Amino acid sequence: MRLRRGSGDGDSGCQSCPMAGSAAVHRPGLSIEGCDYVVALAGNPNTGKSTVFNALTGLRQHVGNWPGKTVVRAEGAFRIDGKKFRIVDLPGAYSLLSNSSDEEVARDFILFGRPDVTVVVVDATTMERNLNLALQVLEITDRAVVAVNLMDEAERKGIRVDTRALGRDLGAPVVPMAARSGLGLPELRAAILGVASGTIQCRIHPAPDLGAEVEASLARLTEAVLAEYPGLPNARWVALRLLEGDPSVVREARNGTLGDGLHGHVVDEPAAAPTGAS
Ligand SMILES: Nc1nc2c(ncn2[C@@H]2O[C@H](COP(=O)(O)OP(=O)(O)OP(=O)(O)O)[C@@H](O)[C@H]2O)c(=O)[nH]1
Ligand SMILES: [Mg+2]
Repeated sequence: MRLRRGSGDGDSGCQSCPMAGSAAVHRPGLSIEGCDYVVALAGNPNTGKSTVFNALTGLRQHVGNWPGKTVVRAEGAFRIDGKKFRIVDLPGAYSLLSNSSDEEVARDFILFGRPDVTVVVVDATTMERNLNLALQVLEITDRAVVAVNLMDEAERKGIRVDTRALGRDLGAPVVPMAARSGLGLPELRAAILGVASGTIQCRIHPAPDLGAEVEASLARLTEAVLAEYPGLPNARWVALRLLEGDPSVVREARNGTLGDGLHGHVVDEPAAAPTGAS
């Protein structure tokens, strides 16, 4: 499949800056106020999420050469067809069953941040490991896009990814990309707009049927979770983790801090819009 080059900067030029990643750095860009939609940018560590973020927003969120670089979430905004999108660049996460505080930040936003679209950036060279998170996301939402990044690396290594077949199997838009050079960016923007506006809907991959007895317990527990956290999205997912004894969810539910990763942790909010942007 031929990839088209987008207009984003796709630049990694700030790597040597001593202020890179600092919460004190404010950068120009489209204001994140008054957006029509919210996009979550999720994926395993080092798959190019921040590179995609930069390409979409024209911002310079720090891009690193090692895993675990983005440890807090960064926000920016961009427009597609007159619609304004706020995008949240999340720390890398292998799974929604988180093992670290970075992963909790990502998990909390995906589950409880009510994103209109979740873009899962996967590494074309390590699809088996990366698709785990994509499938977990597709269990909880029908509003996702899978961006298969690093297609240039895959090609260099002789790995062929059939993104069309993957799209059919997943029942979700799958976009091949090489974000560093802006390739696939127009297709990603189209997919984001399609999912946000509802013209594209993913097939939900429901968790397996657990049988009547477990389902009844799960329903009771889900109600209890909702009584404690009224309006919490994905309460059933939380109840499932409580039944499993997921340590981080049990701890947060017990402390009353479930979803607290949603608050704070934000850096790189643009301070002002440049001329011509709003
Ligand atoms: N060859 C190639 N390299 C890329 C591409 N996209 C990103 N990279 C490189 O991959 C590395 C990681 O990119 P990041 O954007 O920081 O990845 P990330 O997913 O935000 O990383 P974490 O925040 O640490 O999880 C950087 O060296 C990028 O320049 C691509 O399409 N092709
Ligand atoms: Mg990053």
